[in-house]
Amino acid sequence: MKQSSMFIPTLREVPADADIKSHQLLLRAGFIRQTASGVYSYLPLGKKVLQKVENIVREEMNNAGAVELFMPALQQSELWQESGRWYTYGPELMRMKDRHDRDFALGATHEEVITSLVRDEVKSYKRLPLTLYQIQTKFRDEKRPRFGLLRGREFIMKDAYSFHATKESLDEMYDKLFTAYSNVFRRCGLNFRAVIADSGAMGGKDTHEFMVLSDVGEDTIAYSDTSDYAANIEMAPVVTSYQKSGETLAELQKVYTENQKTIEEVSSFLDISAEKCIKSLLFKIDEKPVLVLVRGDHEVNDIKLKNLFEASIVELASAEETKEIIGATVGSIGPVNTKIEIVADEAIKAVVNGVCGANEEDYHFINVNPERDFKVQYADLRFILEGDPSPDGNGTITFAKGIEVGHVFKLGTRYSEAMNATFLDENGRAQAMIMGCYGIGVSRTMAAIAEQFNDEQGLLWPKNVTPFDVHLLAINMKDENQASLAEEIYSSLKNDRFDVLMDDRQERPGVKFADSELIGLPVRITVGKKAAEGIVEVKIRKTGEMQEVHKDELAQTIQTIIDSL
Ligand code: 9G3
Repeated sequence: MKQSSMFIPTLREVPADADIKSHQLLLRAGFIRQTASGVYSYLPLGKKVLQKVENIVREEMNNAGAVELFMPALQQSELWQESGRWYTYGPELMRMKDRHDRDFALGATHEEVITSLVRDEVKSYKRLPLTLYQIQTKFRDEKRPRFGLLRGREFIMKDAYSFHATKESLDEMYDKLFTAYSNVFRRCGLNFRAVIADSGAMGGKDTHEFMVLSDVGEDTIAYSDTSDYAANIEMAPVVTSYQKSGETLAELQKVYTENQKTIEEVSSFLDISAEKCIKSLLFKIDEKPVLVLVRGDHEVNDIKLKNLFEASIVELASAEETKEIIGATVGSIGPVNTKIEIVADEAIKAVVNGVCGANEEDYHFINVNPERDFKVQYADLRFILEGDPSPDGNGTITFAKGIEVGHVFKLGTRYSEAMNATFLDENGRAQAMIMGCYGIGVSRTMAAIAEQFNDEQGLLWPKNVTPFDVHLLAINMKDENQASLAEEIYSSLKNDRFDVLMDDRQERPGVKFADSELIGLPVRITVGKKAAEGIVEVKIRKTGEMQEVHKDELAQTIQTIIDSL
């Protein structure tokens, strides 16, 4: 491809509203352009990378036995009413009306569409298992789109759905696709971990997220320092065992604690450690008020709370609601003499002579003892912390940030029951199909690659996803020797099936070199002063290594370099 006919609008300066490397570089190197907040165009170089990632995904999905189809983005609301999600999803689900005033959703995901499609066509267990996938634009009206392609409102996803007659069959396909996902991210050159994830609203049981380790990742991974255990912090179970101190139970006492509200204030005012303070937070769990207790040095994990109550909506009560329901403000509430339901994290069980709010403005109780002073049900409700024992019993937990690029779920019959997608089993009985669903953020994967592979000069594409293999620079196209040698090399390398981007523009050498560093193709050939002798300069982008090569050895040299990357 000749750059004089390409469209690669590079930028010298760093765009103001791009605050992470991948976003800055994809803009500066002319791979993407934003049209609206969270909405992007993929320019020719960006489109080529996208294509390469998609093809790696396709190869691995097909290899695992999945079959590609393509579904509509326009989804009639009736489908989402059948699954119930028309009512449970809020502003994130983009909705529109057609000219006949009928309601539609712009596809955020396709469980409803695929389940209705399969339900109408598959009736017998003989037709199962069936795994279908597509690569398609998704729409989710994120409240705060940011980080370029990492969190957009319109993005490209490969979404797959599998249908099974038995749980064993689902487990088999889940494992195959788990392997396929590992292959995809490894072939993209990414440093990733498969982490145990929370099934969240998907209602499935087993679910794993594929996380690319990165400081700009929005997810926190809890992983063991001595085993391969890794889990999304949202669901990482706490297995700490708490020892009750041997001190004797003292008499419950109400003390005046004027204006002492936070754990820090109360523990220093009463000179009692945070571990002996009972932090009480009022939550609304599907609108029901529940008092949640965690130790003063811990935080409530709202995902665990949601899963404990199998709730749809879990939110912290506001200060006014707390005052109204409990009769005291946040910071003065506690479990003693409380009318409403109370749940406590396991750590509370080991509190002896602790402190909690007295449900009276500016008063706290000291010498509070669970079981004696209040009854409560215990559960694992806190976020795991660095240094906690790893849930698999090996080593202790450390945190890392991750970018979620893939997510696989065992859905069970959540959608097939809601939408009556049944099959006749070998005994002729109608059974709900057992489903799995599997997503890869394709555009997000491209951004994650850009985030992981770059240096001060620009992008640094891994060979499997690079937009072109070779950047061929003719320094001075007006020089007959250089122009003819460049053209000769261009056509001979293309004959050898290298994908070549030739910079034939009438630009100063400095501009060509700077753009080449920015775009980040793996190998650069410079046709310059020694063109008359048939000698060119070859540079490896990753290492900066340079060598002079005669044109007759060029193809072999390029192939050796690329094989070594
Ligand atoms: C929505 C909106 C946002 C959503 C969803 C639905 C996330 C939604 C979960 C999934 C699960 C899997 C198939 C591919 C793999 C992931 N955000 N999820 O269902 F309406 Cl607005 O998408 N779907």
